[in-house]
Amino acid sequence: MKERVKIPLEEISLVCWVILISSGQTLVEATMIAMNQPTECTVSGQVPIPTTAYPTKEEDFMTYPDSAQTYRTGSRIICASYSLLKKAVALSYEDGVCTIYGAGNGLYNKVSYYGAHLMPPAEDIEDVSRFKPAYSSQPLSEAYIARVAVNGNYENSDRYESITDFAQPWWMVDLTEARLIYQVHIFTRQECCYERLHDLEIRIGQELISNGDLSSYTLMSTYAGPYNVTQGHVICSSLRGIGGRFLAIKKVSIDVDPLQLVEVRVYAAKKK
Ligand SMILES: [Ca+2]
Repeated sequence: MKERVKIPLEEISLVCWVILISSGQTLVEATMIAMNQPTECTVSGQVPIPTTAYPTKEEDFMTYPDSAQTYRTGSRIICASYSLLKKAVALSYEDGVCTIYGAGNGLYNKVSYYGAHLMPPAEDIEDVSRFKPAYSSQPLSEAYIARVAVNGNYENSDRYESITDFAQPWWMVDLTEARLIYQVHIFTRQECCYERLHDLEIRIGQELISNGDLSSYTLMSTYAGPYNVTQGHVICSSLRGIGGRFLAIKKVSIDVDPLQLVEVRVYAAKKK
């Protein structure tokens, strides 16, 4: 008769650490992943050349049922971590393929028990924000509503802008399902007033909150700014990835500079 062995949670975490280190990631990265602390956004890269606007009709917004999502992972523990982060109700793991079911429907509160999983390479993340429903504090006018910041048009005038003299404006996109988010790229206007982009919090949540109190969302990153037009665009990263359906940007300073978002790109683990 086989003896059942109960593995302490600490040892499961240790296994994850071994996976991280043996995968070639540096100890510094592993430490940051394990701690999952909010990161400071950086500014780099080239501001893209304005492109033709994509359609923004409601019917172009993509919606997804709670179908199965698959990922290539190194172990069942990592698969379980995906499942927990995405509040999936079930998972299966076979031959390196992790499949989770019913993302967003389950309960989780002990993600840390499974430790950190591997950050996917660039080719395994994708933009999940474009054409998705978006919400915000009051816009300046109908021309500056929230979803203009996810329509794929990088023209300076094609942006979300909060109403003048409104403190702590916010904006968020509904990814329509929980995704494992690794990076957020923020593009503000380039021809004027770019210094208004400062003191941002980037947060991720599971439920729609429309009163501006985003304190229950997980803090992914902060951006102190002020932004300078010569620097490219703002990039916020989470090495561990944070699961959630809503990605929010809030200006947390007490001044009344409007929030101006030309485009916001959210990158999450690809479904495979
Ligand atoms: Ca736009």
